[in-house]
Amino acid sequence: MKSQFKFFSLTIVLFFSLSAIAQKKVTTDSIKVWGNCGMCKKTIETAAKSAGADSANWSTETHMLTVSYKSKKSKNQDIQKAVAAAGYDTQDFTAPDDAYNKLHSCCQYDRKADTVATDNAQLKSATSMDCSDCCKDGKCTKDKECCKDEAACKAKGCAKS
Ligand SMILES: [Cu+2]
Repeated sequence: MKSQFKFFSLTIVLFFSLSAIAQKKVTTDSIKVWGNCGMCKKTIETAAKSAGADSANWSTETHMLTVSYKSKKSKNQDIQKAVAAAGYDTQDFTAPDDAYNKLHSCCQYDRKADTVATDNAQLKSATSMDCSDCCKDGKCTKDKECCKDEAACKAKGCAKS
């Protein structure tokens, strides 16, 4: 009976020391998550924790979600999927529209696709902003968006190309 008890307690000690070792393997990641306010913060962090993050902290200023998790228990992608399912675009996943539409109106942030499109549009307009030379050699150039207005081009004394 005594040796049985010894074996039993030894097993318990072994179990706890093993799980303590396992718990030391913690990974910390920073993930970009689109969002607005403190309410978003709560939803994002709750979603991350539901996917197995031990700690989750989203910044309303930098829009970065810092998560730590035991590498065995959860993965970066699982956390991102859960956050996207809650309605928030992440760097690798896009939230379903219906999840986004369910968010409180103050939480309906500018979607990832929109902000990327806006960035691209701004870049495009910045590079083709100079439309002073739509008229070349008496002909209208149409390689620029702002040169496609035929009336404006003719007003410059250009023949229709
Ligand atoms: Cu919000």
